[in-house]
Amino acid sequence: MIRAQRLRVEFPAVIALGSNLGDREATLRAAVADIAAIDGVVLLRASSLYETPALKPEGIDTDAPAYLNAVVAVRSALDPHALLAELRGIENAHGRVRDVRWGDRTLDLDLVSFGGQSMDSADLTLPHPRAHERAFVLAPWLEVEPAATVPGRGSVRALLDATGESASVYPAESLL
Ligand code: A4P
Ligand code: MG
Repeated sequence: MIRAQRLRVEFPAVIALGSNLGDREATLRAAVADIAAIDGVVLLRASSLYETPALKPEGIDTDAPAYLNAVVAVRSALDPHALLAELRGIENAHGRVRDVRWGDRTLDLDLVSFGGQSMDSADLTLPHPRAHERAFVLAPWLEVEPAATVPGRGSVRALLDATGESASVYPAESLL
């Protein structure tokens, strides 16, 4: 068996979670526990849950089930590709099916940022190419990292202001 590449140092990373099918809150709660249990990952902070209308390629779709979104901040001794592979495994374990683009899903886990790195490989773009324009990522991110910046884009706070959108907090117990 090939062991995942371990870094000698740990890097801060930010992961966005989304769910709009099934028991959304239970799925996000379980996913946060699964992330904390990854060998080489330490969970630092978890945001509140935010309820947001589904964004589809053609725009906001209020007929589609609404999402619950959240963000977690971690430290990772796994390299970004190995971390993404672990996140794919957690999505699959929670019944993620991939059919249409931005289709409804039980669980989506996106690597939003990793150690301030910028990269564009076949299966991983950092920072996440759409995070900077999405209130459903920026609002929970601001909550866990108030001074965060998106490399090449600006501060999370200013980017959230620029969306002109808000994401409503969904009453729930802490994800931690
Ligand atoms: N990929 C490249 N970079 C990354 C990264 N930084 N993190 C690749 C995660 N994945 C990354 O992802 C498609 C491909 O992106 C993968 O092959 C991966 O290697 P996917 O999870 O299979 O499919 P997806 O999530 O449907 O694709 P996409 O285009 O990444 O979707 P988005 O941009 O994540 O949007 N509306 C609300 N309200 N809340 C949401 O959370 N999410 C989406 C998904 C749409 N609408 C939403 C929400
Ligand atoms: Mg995704």
